Amino acid sequence: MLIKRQRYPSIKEHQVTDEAVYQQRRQILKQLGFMGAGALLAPHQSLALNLFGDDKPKFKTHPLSYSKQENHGETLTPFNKVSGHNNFYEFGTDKADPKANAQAFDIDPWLLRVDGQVEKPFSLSLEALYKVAPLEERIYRLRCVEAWSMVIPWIGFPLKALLEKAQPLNGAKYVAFETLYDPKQMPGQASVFRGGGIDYPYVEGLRIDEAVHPLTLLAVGLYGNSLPPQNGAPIRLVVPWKYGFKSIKSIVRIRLTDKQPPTTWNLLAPNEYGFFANVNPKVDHPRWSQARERRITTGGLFTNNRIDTLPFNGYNEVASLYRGMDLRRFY
Ligand SMILES: Nc1nc2c(c(=O)[nH]1)N[C@H]1C(S)=C(S)[C@@H](COP(=O)(O)O)O[C@H]1N2
Ligand SMILES: [Mo]
Repeated sequence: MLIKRQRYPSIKEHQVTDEAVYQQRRQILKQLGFMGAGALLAPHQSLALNLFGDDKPKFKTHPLSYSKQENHGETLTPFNKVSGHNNFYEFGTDKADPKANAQAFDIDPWLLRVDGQVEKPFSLSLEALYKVAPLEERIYRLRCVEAWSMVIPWIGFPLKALLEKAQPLNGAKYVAFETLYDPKQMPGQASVFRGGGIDYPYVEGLRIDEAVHPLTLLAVGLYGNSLPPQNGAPIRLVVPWKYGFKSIKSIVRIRLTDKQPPTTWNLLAPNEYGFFANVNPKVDHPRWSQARERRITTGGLFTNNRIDTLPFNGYNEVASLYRGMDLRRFY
């Protein structure tokens, strides 16, 4: 039997060491002449170049109309970091891979299916995704389980608005989400090694009360425009009080169900990633502490912006969802 976690360590050491240290190492190698121009490219950039040559298609985003949110003193992570430092293993496991490999991602036509235990199942076309409900800006902190975080101005609508259209039945206790499966477009799905050992499609889930919480967002854009492919175009989930891996990208199916659905990182390493995955500074990852995080802001080479991690990522209004639950056991 393939023990994926051991053969393909899913989170690499450099992802939990300081990015500055990692970048400095590369800088030193470059100065010593060990890295040519090619070595400075992300590993899979060359693949994209081979496939598309100079005619490589360019993904186009478009401006959205939305109501702006007042920013109460959060320093936003700049657009180039939000769209250049990503986890999207379908396009490769390094932080620069998704941007390098996803620019030819074809999202038209797209179909998002909403079904399962509902009165009225339906599907939405690409155009319809932007019209489910009035679009609103939501400035949210995103805390990755790897102990880095960003502040991102998303644009989207509450997941609740979409679920209501389907009229969930009484038996619907959970919501299951699924990312597109298309190995022709996603090099990580075409190779176990490139895809970090994940059994695709990437799947995620929420309890129904979490899903209909007003903070739970379906995002179709960020920084004023529709989503770049590396951030999960055309539609992705954002659950700001949970570790980033819950915020599944490029969703094609949302299914209401009576049973807790399987989730990708829990399948891969159940002792490291639970179903709930609420941000919790008191529950360490088995391989590192979750007490603090590196906030990615303007991010020069020598920034080392470490801050305390807050329970529920600072979104205390969700605490009542978990009253009476042992959050160490249900991590
Ligand atoms: N389909 C899919 N969704 C995904 C991932 C992924 O690899 N595949 N990575 C997750 C992780 S670990 C994080 S931290 C966030 C990162 O979102 P961002 O790149 O937009 O910041 O996406 C999440 N959603
Ligand atoms: Mo993450």
